[in-house]
Amino acid sequence: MEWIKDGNLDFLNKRKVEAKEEAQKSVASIIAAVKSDGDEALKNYTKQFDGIDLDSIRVTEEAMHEAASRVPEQVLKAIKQAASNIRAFHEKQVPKSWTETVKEGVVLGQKVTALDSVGVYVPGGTACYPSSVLMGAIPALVAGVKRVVLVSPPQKNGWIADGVLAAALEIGVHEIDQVGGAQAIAALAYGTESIKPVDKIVGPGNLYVMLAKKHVFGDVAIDSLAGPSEIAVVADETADASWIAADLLSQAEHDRLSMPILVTTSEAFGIKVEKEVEKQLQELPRVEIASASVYKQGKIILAADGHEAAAVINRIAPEHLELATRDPHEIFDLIHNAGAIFLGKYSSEPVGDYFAGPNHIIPTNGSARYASPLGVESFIKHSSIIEYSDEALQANGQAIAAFARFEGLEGHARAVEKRMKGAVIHG
Ligand code: HSO
Ligand code: ZN
Repeated sequence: MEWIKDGNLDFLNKRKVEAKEEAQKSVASIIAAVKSDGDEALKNYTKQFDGIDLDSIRVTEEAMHEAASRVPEQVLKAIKQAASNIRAFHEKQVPKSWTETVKEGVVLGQKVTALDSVGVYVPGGTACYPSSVLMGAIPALVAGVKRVVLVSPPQKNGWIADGVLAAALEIGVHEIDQVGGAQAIAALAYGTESIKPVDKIVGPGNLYVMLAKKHVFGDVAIDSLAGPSEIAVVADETADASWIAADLLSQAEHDRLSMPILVTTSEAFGIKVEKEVEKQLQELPRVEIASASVYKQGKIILAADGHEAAAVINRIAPEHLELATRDPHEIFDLIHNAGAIFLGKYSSEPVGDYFAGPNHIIPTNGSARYASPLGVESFIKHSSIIEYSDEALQANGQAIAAFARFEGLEGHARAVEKRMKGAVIHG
């Protein structure tokens, strides 16, 4: 791992992965083809990229039940428990509509409405996670979205992975379509014969999916563009080096570009963690991916004290932050940029990935500076409510008309003045 002892965090400026022009062009042409040829284009691309001849794009209820029956009982139970925790957490996020009489005759408020339809993208291949089905779809269902569509590419055997279908069945996703990549994003954005368009598309995906989401943004809403996973751990010598190493590796195994970072006030502790990481790495089945992440992206950053450690974290704005120090709450109070914060030595990051309840689709790449994890808010919108009485309009009409005229908008001024008694200047 790379040691940083001088506080130089220049590596943060190099985090962005730049997309090649070629990839952008190919995404644009896939989107154009889906727009013009609909299902036929989806089938052609699925043949070309996934090697599968699709009979039907929609997954049937029956196929979902069959898939779930192949998932081990213990895993089904874990999915159920996790779903219940995630639902309970997100139910706390549901915002309420409100109206208030702010002055005599003036009622203002906000009406909360769920989006009509959303698409949740679930990657295929090695990143095909049932947990991401729960994290993407449950907040939408809790928000009250009427049509939650899950899209995912078929695996080599011709089906979406059993666990993904089992998770979708457990939580009552309304529609599942087996199509992935940029073509799935295009279908969700513009619609085909079998997939009606949605209002918002969420969920992580590979480079092509990300580029496609960017491309369709504006015609449809998207969530943030998730990059490779990151974990930053602030730990001192009161922590167990082997536990911390295991936590760093838990995110390193996601992707060659995942970034595991240790921030510590103790050089001796840093050395211990580094040794542990190297040892445990060799015993991981995904050693190849995790090694690339640890050796190319991994960092150990020395900080003078807790305040400096917190300042480093606020600069990084990590997706996941673990605080494993003598008094984690002391540093917690100083943190203002982090997607998810895990406090104390038993709150290992995977507790949040699978089970605790908060979402695991979290801003990466420093975007925790301004963004939040996926949640119910991601699937609702607010309409403003304005209700003026006769008296309220009489009392304020002149001010409004004056403001409108100052902007050169006579029509606005007249609309208000029409309603004003005794002050009608223009016919
Ligand atoms: N840590 C990942 C989510 C995940 N982990 C899925 C396991 N499965 C993204 O933050
Ligand atoms: Zn994870």
